[in-house]
Amino acid sequence: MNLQSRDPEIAKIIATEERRLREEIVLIASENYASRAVLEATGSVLTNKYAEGYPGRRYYAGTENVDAAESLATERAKQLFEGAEHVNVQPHSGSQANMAAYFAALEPGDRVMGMSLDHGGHLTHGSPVNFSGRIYDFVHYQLDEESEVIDYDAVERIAQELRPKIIVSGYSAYSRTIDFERFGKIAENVGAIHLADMAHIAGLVAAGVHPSPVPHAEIVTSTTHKTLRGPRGAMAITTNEWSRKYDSAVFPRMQGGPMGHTIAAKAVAYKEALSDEFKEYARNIVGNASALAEALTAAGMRIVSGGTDNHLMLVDLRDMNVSGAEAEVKMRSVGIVANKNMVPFDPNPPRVTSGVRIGVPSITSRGMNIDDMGTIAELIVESLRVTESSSEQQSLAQRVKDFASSFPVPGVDS
Ligand code: DSN
Repeated sequence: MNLQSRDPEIAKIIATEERRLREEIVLIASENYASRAVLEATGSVLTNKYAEGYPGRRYYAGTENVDAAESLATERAKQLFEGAEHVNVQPHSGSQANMAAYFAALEPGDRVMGMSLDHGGHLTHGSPVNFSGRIYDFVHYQLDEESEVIDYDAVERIAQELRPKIIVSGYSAYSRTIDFERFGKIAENVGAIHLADMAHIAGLVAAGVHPSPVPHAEIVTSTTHKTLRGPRGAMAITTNEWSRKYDSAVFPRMQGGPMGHTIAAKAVAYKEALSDEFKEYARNIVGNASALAEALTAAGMRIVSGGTDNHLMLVDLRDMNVSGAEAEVKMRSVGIVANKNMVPFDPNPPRVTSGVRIGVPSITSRGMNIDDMGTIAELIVESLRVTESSSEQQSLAQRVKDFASSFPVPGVDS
């Protein structure tokens, strides 16, 4: 019995979500559209199998097919990220991939250093409301107030002074190229491990349009569903030295059964990411982000650090008399989906914020190109200008819908 017959309510919710994806302009920097092939693997019978352990070393019988899928995923990930000595494709999420890294290398109370959340770090980089900030002694570095980019000399000074056991690089809202090599050297000089969380930029790294952290970090973690465009999940790359500790931190310490269906879908996504087409996609992401940042700047908006080198940008709304939370609502009212975000040295709290984070991986997957970025910028600016519930707002919403609907949604329409 298919889904429509078995559960029409859920079938309707999924169909409505497909329509939303078609009709809205998705600018959430961490989202993307998985391909039909990735969705098919995710929805496969591999979901049924228990396979605690690793290929060839399982605690259940009948695992030869999930073994094959996991081995293929691991091999392809190694091909994709040059220099990867060891890959673990089992972490269910980016947070869990980071948790396993901490479990592998730390005892509770050990000191770790990461970027603070309000400067672009992630919850798992030591936020006091997250397990990381509760279990470990996190110290934070921030962006330089003037340039709004990482001050590597300051990172080094803090590391020398506070001697963390892990230094975390990689961010959720940082629009500039990360000097992973410098982070690796800073960590080495203080006897720390370098943990690079490349979740946001993994697709760009895979395609060679952002420098890779792999040669410069003992542990690299990533989600698989952002710029990498795979299924919702995560992975880690470690040096041979850290492979056993990392694997046992994932299983049996943190997780039970791996998700064979998701691991198979990760393998599909890695295969896709090895293609020339994906490399072109990644180049287009960077081109689109840069064109959009320029168009927004030309329209009078301030982009944090003056622009972007990757897939996202932060718009500082402090001069525009609108908070990040208000901007998010105004944009959504016309079908533009982006999220409120703290800007560096933000005077507003996290639920309000003074900025919005805008990313282009999703619209680039739909085939929008640099010529379309002027239109997107214009629609964003207009969405912030028009009055709530006015006829002007209604006609803008129609314009967004017409524009968005003219581009196919991968996994839905193609
Ligand atoms: N929630 C993700 C993001 O939006 O950046 C990070 O995990």
